Amino acid sequence: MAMGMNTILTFLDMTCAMLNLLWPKEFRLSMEAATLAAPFSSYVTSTQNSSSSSPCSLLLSRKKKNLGSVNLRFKSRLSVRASSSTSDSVVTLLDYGAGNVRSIRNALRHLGFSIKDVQTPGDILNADRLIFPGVGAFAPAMDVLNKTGMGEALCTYIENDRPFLGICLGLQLLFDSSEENGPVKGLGVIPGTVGRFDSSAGGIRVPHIGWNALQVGNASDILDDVGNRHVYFVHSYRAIPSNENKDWVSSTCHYGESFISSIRRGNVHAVQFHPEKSGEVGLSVLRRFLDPKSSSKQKPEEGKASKLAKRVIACLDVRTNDKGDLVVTKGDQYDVREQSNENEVRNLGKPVDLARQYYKDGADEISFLNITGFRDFPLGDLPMIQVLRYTSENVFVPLTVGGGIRDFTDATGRYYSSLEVAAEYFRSGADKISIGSDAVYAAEEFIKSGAKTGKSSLEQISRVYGNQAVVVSIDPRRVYVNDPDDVPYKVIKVTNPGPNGEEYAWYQCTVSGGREGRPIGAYELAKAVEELGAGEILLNCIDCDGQGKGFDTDLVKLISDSVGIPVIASSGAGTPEHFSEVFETTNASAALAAGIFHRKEVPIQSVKEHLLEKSIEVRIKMQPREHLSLLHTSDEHPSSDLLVYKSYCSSSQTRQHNVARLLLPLTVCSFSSINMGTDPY
Ligand code: 1PR
Repeated sequence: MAMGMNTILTFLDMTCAMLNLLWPKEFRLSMEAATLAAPFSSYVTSTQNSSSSSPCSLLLSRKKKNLGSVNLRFKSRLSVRASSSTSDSVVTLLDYGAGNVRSIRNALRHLGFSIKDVQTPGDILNADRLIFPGVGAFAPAMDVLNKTGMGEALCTYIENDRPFLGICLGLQLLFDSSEENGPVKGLGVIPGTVGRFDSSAGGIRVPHIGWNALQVGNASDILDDVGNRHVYFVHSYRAIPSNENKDWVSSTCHYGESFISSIRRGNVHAVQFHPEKSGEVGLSVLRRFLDPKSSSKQKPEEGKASKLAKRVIACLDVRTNDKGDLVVTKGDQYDVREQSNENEVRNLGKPVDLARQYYKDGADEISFLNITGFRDFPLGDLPMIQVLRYTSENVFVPLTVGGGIRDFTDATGRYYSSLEVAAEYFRSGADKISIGSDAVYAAEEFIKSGAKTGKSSLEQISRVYGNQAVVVSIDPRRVYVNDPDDVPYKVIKVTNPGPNGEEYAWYQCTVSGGREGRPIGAYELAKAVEELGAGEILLNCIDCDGQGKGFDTDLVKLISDSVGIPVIASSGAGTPEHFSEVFETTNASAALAAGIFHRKEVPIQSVKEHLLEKSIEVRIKMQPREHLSLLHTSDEHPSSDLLVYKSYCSSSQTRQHNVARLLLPLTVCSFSSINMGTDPY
């Protein structure tokens, strides 16, 4: 029997070498790696014939059978690691090209690590520390892992207790299976099935998007700084804690139900949230994984996080001005030109500079809207791509980009699909893309025909990248009517009657930056785009834009009560009270503002302080590590910064607000030395 198995293995080694030659170049094994990878050559062969077993279950079943010399050979081969030429500052990254991993790359570089990309399964086996930032959908990811032999290499690596960090889908793939477009077999490392959030449970919105709190259970050093702070999630599927997997679970999170937010066993970690998008808290998670020795023993005091926070989003409307410079502008009811003789495009700053500042000020998310994208071709608009690249280098909260996402044929006759446009945005650092005009046309078509074509940009992008990656931006204008039956659209009774005393209104959608009204209402559009695959709605209001008189709560209530996906209220914020008003009177998940932040009339921190005073949960920013270590070293002779920081962390909520007021200028001062203005963006 042992002879027989050895013969089979020799044959499989040869098969592996032959397959190697046939594989695409990027997945071809070096001879050294091919030898190291020989144990999973059997897997490559077997998965080509059968998809019924997960890589790890194959591995485990072979181990369970205790196949004498086979097992020995198996073990000795797998325990061999190439002489490590890597240093303490190298991290191996498994990127199978399915979405935005630029953010994790940037976070790793920001922490002083260089990155070695996995090219072959052997690279996984040889890694000193491996990060697997799973992006995209479960089935295609497993397909790649299966076809390349990476799956079994991952299982082997994990079973040997090598340092591993899976992120988001990188956590889900460790489970037995997923219901996402399935059932689909997973790697089978952790018992359990990944399923979709049940939106009927507690009326939650799916996807789960935003900053939520963890209940940290079994000790997991990498979560030491998380405590009761918020971290950023964006997903529709989750794994549930059970008796079978309880030894793995290191934290849970509540969203309608309790789901697994992180696992840990030995050196193997995985998190459902995105540390690379969770600001300083997330960077600390990465830092503690990459360099456990550096972890300070002193844990920062706990925050107050207990549930999904309401998000405060800074929006940057971007376009080229008449001189050809890319600028952040801001309109009054979408008119972005100065009312002077020159009639110039209003210039409120450089996009990258402002985005960095808002990150430091505590924005939970940043949106870039390429407001002339409807008439320009975004891939020809390379500055916008550059803006994303530069911003994502050191802004570690989610970035959304919109404008011009549609199919396009350029002057040379070359056709670009909206998927290509979106892919370029994702590659450049966007976490979500936002579709405006094209979603209106798709919704009109859908309502007219009653059938989905699957061909609209909205449908295609959400199918490939998941609906959590697709926002639909709605630009409606209020149209007053005397009677609800006057129009074939959803009409509401408005709080403030129209100029002629009209008590009713409908909200007409527009395209091309508000220039053209369309025969569809905001209510009809919102319902249709949810059906077509939108994961979130950015709800502007042309009447309120730039007016500073508050959000149109009638509109926000109408839409947020009608759909099951998160709604971002936008347009009209003038004071912190406008934010509490929209959260108290509607089901908005987030509120976005532009003008008041650009003109420095209301700092983001003041908005958050006010929301806290109103008992509305928001994320409180953790101070940067550099700042903290500085403070820790001065423990013996506490500086005023330290006293402020300590009391900020440990005080009651009311006291926090007062101290936060003190902290704000200090934080701003501490950043003033950072070079922020050397590039043209
Ligand atoms: O149609 O897919 O090319 O997308 C174009 C995108 O550009 C859409 O998201 C559309 O909302 C946006 N857009 C087009 N023209 C303008 C404009 O202002 N002339 N900006 C524009 C929309 C609205 C908000 C603004 C809030 C908050 N801007 O983004 O930031 O109203 O402002 P406030 O707090 O100052 O009131 P496509």
